[in-house]
Amino acid sequence: MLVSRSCAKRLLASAGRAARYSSTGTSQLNSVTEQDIEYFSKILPKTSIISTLAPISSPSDELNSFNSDWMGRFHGRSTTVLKPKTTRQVSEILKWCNERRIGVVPQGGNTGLVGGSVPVHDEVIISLSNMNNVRNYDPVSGVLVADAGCILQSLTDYVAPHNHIMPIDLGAKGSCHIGGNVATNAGGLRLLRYGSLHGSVLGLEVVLPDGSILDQLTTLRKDNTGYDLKQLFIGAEGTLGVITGVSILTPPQPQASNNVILSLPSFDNVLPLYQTVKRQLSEILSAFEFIDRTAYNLAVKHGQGRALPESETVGAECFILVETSGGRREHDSEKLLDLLESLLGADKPLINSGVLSQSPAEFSSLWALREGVTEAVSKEGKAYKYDISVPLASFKQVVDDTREHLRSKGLLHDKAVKYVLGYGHVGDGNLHLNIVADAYLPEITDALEPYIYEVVASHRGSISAEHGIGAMKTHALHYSKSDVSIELMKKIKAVFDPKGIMNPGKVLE
Ligand code: FAD
Ligand code: 2HG
Ligand code: ZN
Repeated sequence: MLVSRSCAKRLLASAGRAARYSSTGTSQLNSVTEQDIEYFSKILPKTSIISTLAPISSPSDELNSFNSDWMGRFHGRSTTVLKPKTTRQVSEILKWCNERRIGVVPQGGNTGLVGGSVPVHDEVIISLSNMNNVRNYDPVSGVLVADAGCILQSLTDYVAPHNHIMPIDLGAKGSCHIGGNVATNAGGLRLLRYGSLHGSVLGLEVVLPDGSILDQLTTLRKDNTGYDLKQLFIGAEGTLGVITGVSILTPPQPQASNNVILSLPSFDNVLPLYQTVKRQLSEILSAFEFIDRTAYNLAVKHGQGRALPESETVGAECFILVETSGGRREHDSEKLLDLLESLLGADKPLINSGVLSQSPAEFSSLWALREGVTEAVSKEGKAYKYDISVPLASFKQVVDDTREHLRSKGLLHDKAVKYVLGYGHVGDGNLHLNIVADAYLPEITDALEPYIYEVVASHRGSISAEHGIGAMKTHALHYSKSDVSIELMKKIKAVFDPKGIMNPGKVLE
């Protein structure tokens, strides 16, 4: 449904008169008005608009889930959610919002952990959930072209009968969108094997704030024709445009996958273990994930996966999940068993024991212990999440020091912080430091920040290894990026989005 130019002009004029202004930090943006809703109703069917404004007048609770993030930490006040079905509709919406200076928040599965997917004020939310079709799949090259709103799990299911997998996997796969994954440059559990989305995304279709459609939806593996613009949108968190289509390389399904959870008497053994495992498993190693004792206990407490037999966890300070993926089952099993034998038979064993999966159900259950930590933490309380890159050797120190720091501030007790835990992707140098409290309290935030950012900076680490900056860390970007880098980022933002309508208050202050 397209709108005529004269009708758009008339509505634009009347909407402009009715506008009220709200501050969004860097620029003045307008609130959505009834005239805007009138215009959106000409682009979209009424069933694709949720708005408390007339003539739609939805009950306000219909907007709640769009205005709050997954953790219940960040809350917006949007009056309007638009659910376009086509790229053309996204283009019409953005063109209008740009002319009217209305802030826009692209929203995928709303599983982001840094408050990037919800408004800061009352921006309009563009939900990609109705753009969920596979456009093309080539089982020979493995190139998949899909709408940005496709749920990651549904794409995994789509390529499975063709004996392929998605190059990315994460605990939120049942809800997150491929567009959201690209917008956050999500890492996840397969990065060690398949690399980041900067490598596996071949092309993107993006609607820019002025409504123009940047069609870079190529399926080419090689294309060195000038600047690779698509890379700018990977990890831009919706601040440069709305991703509407993704072309991505899917790897062949490994013929055999195994996993084992190793229990370690001391964190000090993690690094030598990683070296040994890399050397012995070489090409079949596909994941090396870390869970500290507190994270393990919470996963078990909240029913994520099946608890390991008690005898295998006694005296364990932490756990490592090792996954192998390869071409021949017997070969891979033999290699893994050889590894376990040599680890357990060593003079000074690095591990106490190992629990090896024996069936697909056990394989999933072992993974669930690791993947389920985030879910378990959310059932336990409110989580402060720091997703950081620091040297592997300092993972435990950072967790322990943070706990002691909170203790020294008198905040480690039942009414404030209950747990400080660490887990994450050892193979990627990425620690997830979680602080679980009864509630989000200013005194806890003040104790944690800038304390943690300073620790990260002292290691020349990253304050966001994979979750992004969102609304949570805009003030802290300088701990990981130089002034020159931040200035260049601002210039790039101004080129794409001179009026500052795209996801205001996110990434850049
Ligand atoms: P949303 O949360 O909706 O949005 C995230 C950001 O992307 C926002 O800034 C939003 O504006 C922008 N955005 C979304 N869609 C578009 C689009 N089409 N165009 C432009 N911008 C867009 N993250 C990891 O990196 N690794 C993990 O292992 C991991 N595990 C997780 C496990 C759980 C249980 C949960 C809840 C989260 C996890 N996350 C992880 C975080 C989150 O799932 C990822 O960041 C994911 O990529 C977000 O996708 P989404 O569709 O939910 O995006
Ligand atoms: C993971 O690796 C995710 O499980 C989530 O990135 C981490 O919740 C977190 O802190
Ligand atoms: Zn992670």
